[in-house]
Amino acid sequence: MDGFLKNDPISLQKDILYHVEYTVARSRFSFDDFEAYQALAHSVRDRLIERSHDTQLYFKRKDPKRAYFLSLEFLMGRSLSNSVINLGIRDQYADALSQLGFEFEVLAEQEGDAALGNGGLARLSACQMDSMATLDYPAWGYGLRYQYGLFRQVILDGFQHEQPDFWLNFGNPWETERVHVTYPVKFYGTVEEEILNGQKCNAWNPGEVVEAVAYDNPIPGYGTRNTITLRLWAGKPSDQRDMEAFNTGDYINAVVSRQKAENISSVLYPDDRSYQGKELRLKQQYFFVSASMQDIIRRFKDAHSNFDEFPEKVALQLNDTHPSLAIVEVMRVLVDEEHLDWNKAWDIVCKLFSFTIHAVIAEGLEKIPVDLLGSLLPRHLQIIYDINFNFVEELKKRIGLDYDRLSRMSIVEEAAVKSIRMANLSVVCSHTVNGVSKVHSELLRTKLFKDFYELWPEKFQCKTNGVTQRRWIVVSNPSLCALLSKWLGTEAWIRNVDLLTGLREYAEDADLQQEWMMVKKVNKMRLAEYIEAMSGVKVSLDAMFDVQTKRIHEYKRQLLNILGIIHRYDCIKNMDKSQRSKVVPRVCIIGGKAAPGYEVAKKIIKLCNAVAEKINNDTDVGDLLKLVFIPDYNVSLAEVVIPGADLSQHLSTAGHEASGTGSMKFLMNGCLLLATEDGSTVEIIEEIGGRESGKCYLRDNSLRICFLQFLFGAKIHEVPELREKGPAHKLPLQCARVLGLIRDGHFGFEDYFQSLCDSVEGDDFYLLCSDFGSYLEAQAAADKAFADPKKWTQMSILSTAGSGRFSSDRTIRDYAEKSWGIEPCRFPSEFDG
Ligand code: 8GP
Repeated sequence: MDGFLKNDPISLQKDILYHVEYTVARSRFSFDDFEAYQALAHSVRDRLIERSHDTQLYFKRKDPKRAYFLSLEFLMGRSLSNSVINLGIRDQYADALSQLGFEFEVLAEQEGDAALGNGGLARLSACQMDSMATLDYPAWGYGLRYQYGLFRQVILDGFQHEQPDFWLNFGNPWETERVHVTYPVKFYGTVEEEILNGQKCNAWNPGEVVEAVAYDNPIPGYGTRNTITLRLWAGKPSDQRDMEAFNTGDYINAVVSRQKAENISSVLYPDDRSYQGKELRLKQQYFFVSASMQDIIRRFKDAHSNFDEFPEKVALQLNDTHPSLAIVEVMRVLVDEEHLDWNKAWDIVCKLFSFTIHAVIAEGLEKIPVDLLGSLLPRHLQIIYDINFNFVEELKKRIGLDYDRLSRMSIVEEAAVKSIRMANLSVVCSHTVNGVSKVHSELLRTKLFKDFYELWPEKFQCKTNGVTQRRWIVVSNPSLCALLSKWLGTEAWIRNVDLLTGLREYAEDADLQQEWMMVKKVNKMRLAEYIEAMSGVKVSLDAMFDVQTKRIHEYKRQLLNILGIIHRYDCIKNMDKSQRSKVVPRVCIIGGKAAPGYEVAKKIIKLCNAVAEKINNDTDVGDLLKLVFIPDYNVSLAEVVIPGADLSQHLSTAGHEASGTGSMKFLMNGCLLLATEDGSTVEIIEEIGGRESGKCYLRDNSLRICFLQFLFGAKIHEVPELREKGPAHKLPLQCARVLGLIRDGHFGFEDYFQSLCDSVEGDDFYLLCSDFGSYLEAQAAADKAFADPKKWTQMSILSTAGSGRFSSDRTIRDYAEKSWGIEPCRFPSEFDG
């Protein structure tokens, strides 16, 4: 069954003009690009709403088990292109617009990014939503509708400055406010024991009530009519409270309280993992968890009356520990509000949750001070104590009185600041605990959660991350998309990405190689134009475009990259003319945001800009080397940068990156990787170019340069020993020289940069010193390979061909089958033929 709305160009034109006139309220005879974008977006939204209604009604009728994906962060980026592509009507829209005198691409550029997240974890959530919709899973996403997304990064005189991202300034055409879907969320107050029907129970008398209102964002699947929902909550004042204040004549305070309620969802915390102990952050967590659970329970109760069936109908996914209060909230609702016996409630809760952790080190795990939790959520603290008491008693029976182990495993940490360990709570109460790559999952079993793994080995699983090929090839790289469909003879790879392996047989085909190089050139041109417009730096398309874009962090080692660039610069400066003629030209591109309070990361940005200034203005060097820092790296910029890259760098100190998903996007776009063996890189090597596979191109095991990547650096198991040894005796000459240039003021600001140099020459915790030599060797190998365009192109084709395993479709299927126990529920549609 199709919808009311027609998708031929004439109908689309009418709809766009209708929205110009009546939604945007501009004359249909005179409107600009932004107004045209708004009207276009509203016309797409109409179609999304129609499909979303059909999907929800169908789910309601079939009543399948549903998965609920709880995440405090979603980095969605832009919606327009993604939506029309998934709806299968991009070309029709392009036609309709061109007859009106507009270009689809130009209008698409009018859209701002929805940046309701920080980095990897948040973008992963967005990719996974796309896969859930495309694979027809009955799923929902739940999160917070921040008014301020991730800060905008502005570079002034080379320094990062943060500006607020008030992304809702011009409205958000994609969302629908559901004024009737609201729930009260309680905070503070006291807990009193009451007798109800002869039973003792706990009544929570809150000190503050805030209303959560739902904003629905449709997520269309590709090649299906299914369109699922990302429901984001915003705070608004509770009517009840307002009335009381107004009745007592306290008008001003009533208005101020309105604002206070809205504050809860006003701002995304930009820090990676340093919001421990902040009250507003905890409020945000509970606010979104409580509203989501009320919504989920309401939906369940619409069709069921017995909570025994709850785990048969509901799977709850915890995206890291940020939503883990959901565990306690369900317990509270079942015991205090539904009056289930504690043991029965506990039984139900233990069947609901699947937990995925994205952290690598114990210090990264979230802890909530007991005082804070007790004051904000007094009843929840009691419940956590009860859960912990039962758990520890049970544990004593299993492992005896091993107090060290008991205290390590306890949900309550008895330290100077008594705290609740959210990760322990999540592991205890979840039926599955997932790592995000093989290496990471092993780390969880042997280090982070060793004690728990020994107790419950069956809980621990690996769900290697993936990214969506719809966004990262179809939307961002249309030329590559067309070429893939042509050579594979089908567009079916867009839903079944394993088909990309079919390219392998043509990897040496001269025609494909020719077309492949053309596609890369087109994408490099687009990137070069952006770079010139943004920085004034002209770059040569013949140069290797070498990219490192991700959050700035010491463990991600952007500093190693910059030191390598200085070394390259120094070498070129010291060459004669004939030596220079042999240099493989490079355009080095670095981008990413530093958390506002992360001083070292901010220094790294400044160093990058200082070095860029020097190199880019040095006529000796010319096109042989350029360095560009791309400000305000976000999803829509990634869509320009990634397709234009020849080489991408993933330099984390081994053992520090849980997975890494950027590498997968570059890989899909035929980009070669220069990387350490960390996180998901290890699996990428296994999949497309491991030494074991016998497919080595530059077979040199000492350098570990494999077929499709340039690998370097210490391996995970070598890191502790290298740290132990310290850097003093192994500072390579080249590294010492580069640090000397910085210290001596070659790039200015020498006082400011001393501490960066000290960190490398001092304890060198991230092993820049010890990896420097092998890093340069891998770089030299990349240069050598790039000098042979045919071979390079073959490697590039094989990268894309082998990238299928890193699709979020595979990850989501894994979750559905092994963690959530859900099945596809597909609305019968025109796509089924
Ligand atoms: C990231 C990990 O650092 C990265 O390795 C992984 O690929 C990604 O999650 C997806 O699994 N972690 C985060 O982004 C993270 O912990 N963010 C919290 C600050 C919100």
